[in-house]
Amino acid sequence: MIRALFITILSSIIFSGFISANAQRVVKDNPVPLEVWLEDFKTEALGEGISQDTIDMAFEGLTLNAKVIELDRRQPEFTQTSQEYIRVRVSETRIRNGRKRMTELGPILNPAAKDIGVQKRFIAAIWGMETNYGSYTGNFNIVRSLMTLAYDMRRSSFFRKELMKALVILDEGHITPDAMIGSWAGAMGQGQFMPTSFFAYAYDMDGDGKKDIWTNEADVFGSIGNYLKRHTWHENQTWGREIKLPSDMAARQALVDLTHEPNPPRSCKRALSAHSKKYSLTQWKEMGVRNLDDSDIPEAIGAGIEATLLLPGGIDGPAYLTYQNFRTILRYNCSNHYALGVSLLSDQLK
Ligand SMILES: [Ca+2]
Repeated sequence: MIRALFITILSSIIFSGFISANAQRVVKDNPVPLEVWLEDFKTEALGEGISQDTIDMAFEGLTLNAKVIELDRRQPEFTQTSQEYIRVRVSETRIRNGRKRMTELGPILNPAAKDIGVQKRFIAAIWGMETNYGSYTGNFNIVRSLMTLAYDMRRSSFFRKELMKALVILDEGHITPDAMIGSWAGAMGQGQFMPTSFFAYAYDMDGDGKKDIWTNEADVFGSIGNYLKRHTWHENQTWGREIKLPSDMAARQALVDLTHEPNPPRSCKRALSAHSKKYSLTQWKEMGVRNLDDSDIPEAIGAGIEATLLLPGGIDGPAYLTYQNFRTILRYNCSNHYALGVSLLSDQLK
């Protein structure tokens, strides 16, 4: 009996020791103990003008989150094709739910979109792609996630800044620590804003003094719209269009070759290097590009529009001309798959 009890106690000691050692081990090479690191961070936060109360509340009982490190280390192999991605992300269910939610929240969405100057279908499409129209915003405690990623050495300085901004959000009273939840890497609320993006782009649409991107739909729509607007959005234009390449093989190949020319973008290099250089719609028409139904592309309406060619599935896959608004969507998330998903979903929500 005593022996059994001893073994139980011993194994529970070993087990709890194992958990804490394991959590420490997954964190990369920080030579400073967490307690020391945290004291240093808290001192810096006080120096930034954050109140002691906010700091105490935010970090109370927080431990490193091994799950966050595990997710951070998981390198997703991005083997999904554009068509597979779109089939899953722009599903019939998501289209149907989007239309329903746009109707339900029309009295909030419509005036917000109008005030901000971004078509409501694009705000709704980003909302749908990011959090399935606010139904899944992630359940991670943001301060805990950011503390873990800031203490971890892989991208410490980036996440340390985000953690500091998260504390400022709490200090300003936009949200309580318990309700400040989001994805494992710190993206928060229905539009998945990082704390620094919150300060740059979150928008108090209903004017109550708080930017509540978690539970207040007016602020959610205003913030998503404001993010787009501030990254050069054209309200009178769409994102682009699916087009048909010429059937003549030489002309077709010449267009494909355009997407392989050096095309150094200023931002979002990873995605934009797959695009051709910009040409006007008139020039694209002259190069043999047609609408899917073989009609002329709208050169007259869009004479001033410059578009890039994107062929996510190669020469035999779907072909798209993309306008400035597509590049703005890429600023939300630098992935052609993502931007195409938002774009095609927005067409369905029109
Ligand atoms: Ca508000």
